[in-house]
Amino acid sequence: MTITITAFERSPDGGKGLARDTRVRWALEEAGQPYEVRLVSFRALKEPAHLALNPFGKIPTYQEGALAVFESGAIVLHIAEQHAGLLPNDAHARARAISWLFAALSTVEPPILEFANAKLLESDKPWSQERLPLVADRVRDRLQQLDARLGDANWLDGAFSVGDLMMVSVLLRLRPSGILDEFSNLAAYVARGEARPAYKRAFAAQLAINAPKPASV
Ligand code: GTB
Repeated sequence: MTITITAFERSPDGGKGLARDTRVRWALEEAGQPYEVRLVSFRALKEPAHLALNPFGKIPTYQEGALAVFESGAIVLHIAEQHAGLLPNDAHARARAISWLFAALSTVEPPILEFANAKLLESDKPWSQERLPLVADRVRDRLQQLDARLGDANWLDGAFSVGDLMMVSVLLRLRPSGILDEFSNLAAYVARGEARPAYKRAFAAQLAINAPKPASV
């Protein structure tokens, strides 16, 4: 059955791979699964047809036959459960990999999003310059803890897993800020993720849609 995911018709990041379809593409590439992409405009995201797939009007969504899944974490976990390569067979190792998937989404991503939103949406507020360092320090606190656990290991718990896929995806959002580079182990960890052939294919696929087009003459 064909797998179809949704992505922005034109991502606001201009092809940096930071929208959440990239993590789903990456999981599908790691799993060796072909997929189709339906591109959606911002307006169409809020229309009934898309709201039936994601009640919050967001990408990504995942459809395969009669199944429709939303939330990038649920989609990536579904892919990992259906195909080899992203979850260990051992039950305990599997549970630990899923812990890292949830840690990425519910412990590490929230302060990163708060920081991104503070920069993007609040920079014109009179209190913004005072608040931004506090928000940045909350990100640093999390990264410090993660860095301490990772140490100089390649991946968070043995072999590369869905937990690493999500953690690297979440950390990538920080790269433009320079904060990631304050943590050399984590910066190297993210670079290892980006060096995986499956990530490169996922990144190239989203770039092919979102790269800025040269001005016509
Ligand atoms: N928790 C959900 C999930 O993980 O699937 C969150 C989904 C989500 O926020 N999707 C965003 C969306 O559809 C796209 S990824 N937004 C449209 C809307 O709300 O109308 C968020 C995103 C957007 C832009 C950048 N960027 O430009 O760098 C990065 C990330």
